[in-house]
Amino acid sequence: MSKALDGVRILDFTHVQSGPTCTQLLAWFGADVIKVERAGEGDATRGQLRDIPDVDSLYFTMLNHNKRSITLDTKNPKGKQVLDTLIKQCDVLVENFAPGALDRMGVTWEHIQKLNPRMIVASVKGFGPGKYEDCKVYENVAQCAGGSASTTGFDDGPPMVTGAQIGDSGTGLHLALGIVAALYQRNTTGRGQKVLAPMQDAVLNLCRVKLRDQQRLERTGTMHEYPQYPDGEFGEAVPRAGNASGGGQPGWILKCKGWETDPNAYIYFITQAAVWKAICKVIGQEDWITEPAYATPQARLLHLKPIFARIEQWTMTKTKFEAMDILNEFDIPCGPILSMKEIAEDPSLRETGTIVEIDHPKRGKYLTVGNPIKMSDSATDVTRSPLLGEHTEEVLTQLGYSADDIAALRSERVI
Ligand code: CAO
Repeated sequence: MSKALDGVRILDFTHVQSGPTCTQLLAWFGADVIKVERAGEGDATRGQLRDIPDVDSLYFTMLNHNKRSITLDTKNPKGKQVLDTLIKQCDVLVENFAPGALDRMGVTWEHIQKLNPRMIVASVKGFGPGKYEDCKVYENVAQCAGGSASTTGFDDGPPMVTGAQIGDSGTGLHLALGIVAALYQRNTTGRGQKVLAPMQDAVLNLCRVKLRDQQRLERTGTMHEYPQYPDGEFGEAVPRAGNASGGGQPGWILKCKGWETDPNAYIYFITQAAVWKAICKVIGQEDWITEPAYATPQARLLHLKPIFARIEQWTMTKTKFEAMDILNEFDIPCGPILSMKEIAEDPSLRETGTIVEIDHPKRGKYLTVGNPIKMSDSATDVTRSPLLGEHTEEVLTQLGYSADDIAALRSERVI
């Protein structure tokens, strides 16, 4: 089967998480991704959070599948020449260096344009133009600056970061979309272009509903689906909403049987208006179907805390999976709080290729998250991440370097 991005060649100058997420996706769609790393060291994540001594970490392997790795000292003039050759022969350069690093290497937009006007140059940076544009940024900085931390957590606690890597992987996803759009536009213009995905902007895009709420709050002074309503107070800015649903259908996380010992014995329960009658029947509170204080969605907003407390009395008599089975029979929207252990063992996720077992020559078997985007005409086969410099000779040969050239570059420590 052919792949969506067959024939697209990516010069992958990314490291850590945000950029590698992007190029891994492009590789899964069929692009030839050539990861350029520093000889001897490589991407810093190869050595970070290691669980096996001297073996590429899971941090690295899980972000760099389906790529080829070459080592190259791009600050050496001969290494720079090799880089120029790559620029001439690739379609896209993807990078997430600190601001200015590419320019300091001599790889300016103008330089790239001269060598290959069709090249798309795609960058992740922490911030877009403005007062923080020169800052180095990691995941949680972006979560804080993009509005996620101030709106996550409970009202009586500090701002909180989330485990979902919306700053890194979230931005990588945004960048991948920008690259594919730029490749599409190049079909008609014949030109490359710069694509920038700042991490702050990507996080804010994912926090769009909170900017919605900021404006609702400014206009009305209150938001009825927030736990601050009706007894608490609202300030000037969108408050932390705990586990409130954030949409028009109130929801909360409720304890299930075993919660005293199992930190994940919980269920997310949504009191969708369409199934209110069914909810009342399931929990044995049928009088709430007609009682004016509970009968309408508007009336219920005044009583969400006692409503969820009553539903929790019922969920605590069931395991989260028993509760799921019963609630699903009545189309009541709910979701189990799944631990990573439970997800890793989930047969459906394995069947769809979202959880994949990979064999690595040095670490043996490990689990990874495969391509979450499923295409009917471009299947994803996840292959292991490359060892450092595993493909240096293969790629240089394809670029037209002879065995003698390659030996010379190696002896001069350029590769
Ligand atoms: N050969 C020679 N030099 C190389 C090279 C190669 N193959 N690859 C990289 N380098 C050099 C760069 O040119 C740069 O040198 P200068 O500082 O002298 O210009 C240097 O390596 C380090 O690059 P860096 O500043 O990007 O790396 P860092 O570890 O100091 O910072 C990070 C890491 C992530 C904070 C920074 O890259 C950054 O802010 N990136 C943008 C935002 C981003 O993507 N953050 C998410 C990271 S994932 O959590």
